Amino acid sequence: MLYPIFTETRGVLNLGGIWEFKLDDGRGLKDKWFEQKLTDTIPMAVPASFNDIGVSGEIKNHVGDVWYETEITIPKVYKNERLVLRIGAATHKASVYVDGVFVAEHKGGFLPFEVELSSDSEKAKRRITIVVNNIIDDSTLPVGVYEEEEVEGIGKVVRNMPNFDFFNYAGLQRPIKLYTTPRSYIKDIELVPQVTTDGGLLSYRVSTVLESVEEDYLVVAQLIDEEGKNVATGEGLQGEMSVSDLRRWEPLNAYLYTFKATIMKGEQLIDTYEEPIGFRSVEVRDGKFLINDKPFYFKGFGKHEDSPIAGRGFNEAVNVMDLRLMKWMGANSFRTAHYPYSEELMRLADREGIVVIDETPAVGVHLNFSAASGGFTKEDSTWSRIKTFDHHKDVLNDMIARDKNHACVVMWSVANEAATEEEGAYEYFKPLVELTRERDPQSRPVMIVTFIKSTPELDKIADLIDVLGFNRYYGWYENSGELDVAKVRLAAELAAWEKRCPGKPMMMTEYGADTIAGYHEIVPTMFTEEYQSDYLKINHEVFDQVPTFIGEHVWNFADFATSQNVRRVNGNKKGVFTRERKPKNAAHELRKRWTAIDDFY
Ligand code: BDP
Repeated sequence: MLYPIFTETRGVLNLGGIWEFKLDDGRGLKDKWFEQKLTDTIPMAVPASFNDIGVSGEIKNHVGDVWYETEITIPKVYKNERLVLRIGAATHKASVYVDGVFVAEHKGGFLPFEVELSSDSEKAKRRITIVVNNIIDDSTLPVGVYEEEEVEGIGKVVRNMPNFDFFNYAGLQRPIKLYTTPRSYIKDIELVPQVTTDGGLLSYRVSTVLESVEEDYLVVAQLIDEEGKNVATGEGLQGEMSVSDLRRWEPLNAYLYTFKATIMKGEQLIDTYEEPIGFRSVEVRDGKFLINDKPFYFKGFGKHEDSPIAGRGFNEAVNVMDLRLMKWMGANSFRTAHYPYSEELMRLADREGIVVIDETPAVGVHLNFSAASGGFTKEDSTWSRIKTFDHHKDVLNDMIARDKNHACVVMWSVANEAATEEEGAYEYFKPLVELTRERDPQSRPVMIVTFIKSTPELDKIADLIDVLGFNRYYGWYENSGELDVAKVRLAAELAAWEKRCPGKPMMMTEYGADTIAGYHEIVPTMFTEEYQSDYLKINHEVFDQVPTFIGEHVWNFADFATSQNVRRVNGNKKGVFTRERKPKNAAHELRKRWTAIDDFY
C-alpha cells in the first residue's frame, strides 16, 4: 500500500482540521444519522484522540460509536482523476459514508484503509461521515473486556476495560487525506535491497492497474541518489538494478535513495511514484543480530504514541522531538509498542536512521492475565476461548503491506505478552509466524515478546522465532525494592534461557520502574528517581555478562496515560522522560551508558 504523495501525476489534499463530532446515544445507525447532516455537534480536531479534548467525562470515557463529519470540495482540476479517500487510522472500527451512502468499513485501529470515490458526479461538494467504534473485546486487537451491569439508582452501566496498560484512546487519530491518481496507475511497489561485496542490488516489483491492454504501456524504473543523480535504470514490472559506489543505510547514519517508477504510454507520462529506499542487510546469525553484516546492539525504548492533549493523536512535533531526544541519549532504536505507528513516523525513522521493531496491535492476548491490573486467574484456556486469530492474520498482512519497504524496520513483533506459556500457544502462533515470513519480501527476523510467566520451562513459542524478546521486571513487580535479589533472579532466568535455546539471540524488550519525577531519597526507594537509575544499573550489569544479548529497550520512553486502576497514579510513570518530555535522572544515566556503547560491537 503506497503512502499518498505529490508527484507530477498525483495530488494530495489533507483533510485534517475541525470536523463535526457527536457521541452516539445508541440510536445513530438505527436512525440513519448518516443520511442528513449531523445536528447538535461539537467541533473536533482531526487527527486527534477525542477523549481528552472533549473536556467532559462523558466524552473521555464514552463506550461505543462516535460520529465525525466534514464537507469537502473537490477542485475542478481533479475532475477526471481517480479520487481516493485515505484514512490513516480509525480506532478501532469504522464505517464510512459519502453523501449518506455507505462506501467502506474497516476493523483495526492502527493501520490505514482507503476507498475510491466516484469522480464522475458533477457535484463538487461531498459530505463525509465516519462512524468510529472504540469497543475492544476478545475478538479485537488490542484485546479488552466489554461488560454491562444494571446498577440500582443508575440503570445500565457499560464498562469497556482494556486488557492492556494504556488508555483506550480512540477516534480519527491519524491524518486523513484525499489523493488523486490517473485512471491508469501504480498500485504498489515492492523493493528488496541487497548489500553485495562490491555495491548493491535492488530487486523491484511494480504492480499497476491499467485502463487498456498492457502492451501499450511501459514501466520505467529509476534509482536516484540523494544528490538527485540517476544511478540505475530498469524497464518492466519487475527487475533488478545494480548499484556501484553504494552508500549504505546505517543506523544513525541514514542514506536514502529514491526508487522512481513511471508508467509511459509512448511519449505520454501516465503515472509516476517515488519511494524512499535504504540499502542495508539484516540477518540473525551465530547468536548475533547483523545489520550490514556487523553485530548490532539495540539501545532504546519501548514507546507509545502518546502526548498530552492529543492523546494518541498524530503529533508531528512530538515525533520529531522524540527521535531527537533518542539521538541525544545515544539510543538507536525503538519498538512500536503495542501497535503499528503512523506512516509519517516510520518515514521519519527511515530518514533519521533510527532502527525499528515493528509490532502488531496484538496486546492483551491473554485471558488469564491483565497488564492493566496485574491480575491472574487460575484458568488456562486462552487459546480455546480467544477469537482474535483471523483478525491477527489481517493485521499482520496489512502491517507488512504498509511497512515492507522501510529501511528502518529490521524485525517484526507478532505479539506482546500473549499467553505463550499456555497449551495451544504454539498452534496459534505457528501459522502467524509463517505468514509473516511468507509476506515479508525482505525476509526480516521475527519475534514474539514474552512476559514473566513464559519461563524457559513453560514457554511454547521460543522455537518459532529468531530473537527472544523479554519483558521482565525483576526489581519492580518481582522482588520489589530488592535490587540485589532481583539481579540474581534475572541472571538465573537468562542462564536458563541460554540453556534452553543455545545460541539464540535475546534482548530485553521491556524493563523499567515507575518513577515520579521529582521524588528523591538518599536510600533508593521505589518511585524515586534514584531507584529508577539503580534499577536500570543492576539490569545492565546482568545484560553485559550474556554473550548472546543483543539489546536493551527500556520501558518506557515517556510517561503515558492509562486507564484508572490501583496500580497507576494518573498513568504509567516508567518513562525516562515525563509525559511532557522533561528528563528524569535516568535519562542522564542512560545517556552516559549508551553514548559509551557502540551501535556495533
Ligand atoms: C508490560 C506491558 C506494558 C506495560 C508494562 C508495565 O507490556 O504494556 O505498560 O508491562 O507494567 O506488562 O509498565
